[in-house]
Amino acid sequence: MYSAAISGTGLFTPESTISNDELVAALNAFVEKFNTENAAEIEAGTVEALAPSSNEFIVKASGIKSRYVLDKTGVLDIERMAPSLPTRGDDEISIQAEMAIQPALDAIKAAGLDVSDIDGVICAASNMQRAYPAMSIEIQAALGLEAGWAFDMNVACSSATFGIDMAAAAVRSGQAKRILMINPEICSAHLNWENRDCHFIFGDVCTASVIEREDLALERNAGPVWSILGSRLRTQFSNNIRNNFGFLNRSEAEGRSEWDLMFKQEGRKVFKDVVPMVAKMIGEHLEEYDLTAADVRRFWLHQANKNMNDFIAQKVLGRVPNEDEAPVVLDEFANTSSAGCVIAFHRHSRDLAVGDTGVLCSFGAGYSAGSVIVKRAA
Ligand code: CO8
Repeated sequence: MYSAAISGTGLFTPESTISNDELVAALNAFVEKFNTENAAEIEAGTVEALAPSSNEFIVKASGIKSRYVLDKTGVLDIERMAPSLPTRGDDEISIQAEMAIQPALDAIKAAGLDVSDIDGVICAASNMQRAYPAMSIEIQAALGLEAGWAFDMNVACSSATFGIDMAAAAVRSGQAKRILMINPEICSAHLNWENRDCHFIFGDVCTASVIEREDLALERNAGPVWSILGSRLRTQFSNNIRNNFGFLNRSEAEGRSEWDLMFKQEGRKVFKDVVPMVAKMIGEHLEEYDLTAADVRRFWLHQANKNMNDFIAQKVLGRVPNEDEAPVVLDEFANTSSAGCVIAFHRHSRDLAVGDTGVLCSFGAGYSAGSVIVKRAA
């Protein structure tokens, strides 16, 4: 058995951002139009009036202030309320593959490697833009990787931690020397921008990580090497976060409303269920390695909700962590599903010292949760 390590990461952010104020202005204009157009039905009680959103609520309930999106105009256009993305032909690179290239190359470069050193590609995300061929195989081809294998996996917000675990398993067993694990999250395309309960939650981004045999990474001495001590994965079925979009939709006898084919959740229930589940998972995982929360220099937590992270850390640490202990990126990025904890790690790990221990942690739909304990080895 070999030891596996994270030897490089990369991050792609779209050029466009939407501030809470811009988002709220669009939703409130949509709400006003809807309520005016449906005034008679609302008056008669057959249609429910929509309520406006507010920046104050969003910041207080989530900590989110802004988000990156692939297309801003479509989202803010109250006649559309969805990103406007180009339809690409089968002979053109697909959008998720395209957004994967830059962070993939950056991660490979950060590790001091060449593309040809990679043995396999895992594309792990909440949504793939098509069923097949696999996005990962298209990414493999777009990178010019002739050898090796690639596959897609989806564990919603925990796709990246589960992906790190799958990559580490391949490396530990000797099946591969280096795996590229990529998370192209286009959350804007499956978010209901007309619904004030969730219109503020998500953003688009792509992260990439190189998971490599630790001895090879240390030999090369190219940059920080994070030994993966181990990971713990947990799933528990819940309908509280759900998206019914799928290949059976066109065959379903009853048909579904457009709203049923997008992200929906019972946010309060998620909050209540997931906080104890994740706190317990992290605690037990640390115990397995004879570690306590006090031994952890930094938590790179899933970036869904600032209050949720504070509650989880409070249960694990016994107090609310400061920004140095649990960095927050969701104010800038919003929830980017599986990519959130990888962004936090990418942005906030270089300052740690050799010997420092950290935990990457994700949680989300499924429910699914993953915790990866890493230790800086170089
Ligand atoms: N503006 C003003 N008021 C609002 C707004 C708004 N935008 N939205 C809701 N309100 C109102 C509500 O109507 C409610 O009013 P009342 O008290 O009169 O009923 C009040 O504010 C409080 O509403 P909530 O109880 O819903 O507010 P919370 O404090 O619970 O905050 C959150 C809502 C932020 C959604 C919070 O519950 C939360 O973050 N929960 C956890 C969610 C979470 O982590 N989910 C994980 C989802 S991510 C995932 O799994 C990946 C899925 C795949 C990606 C999908 C991409 C699209």
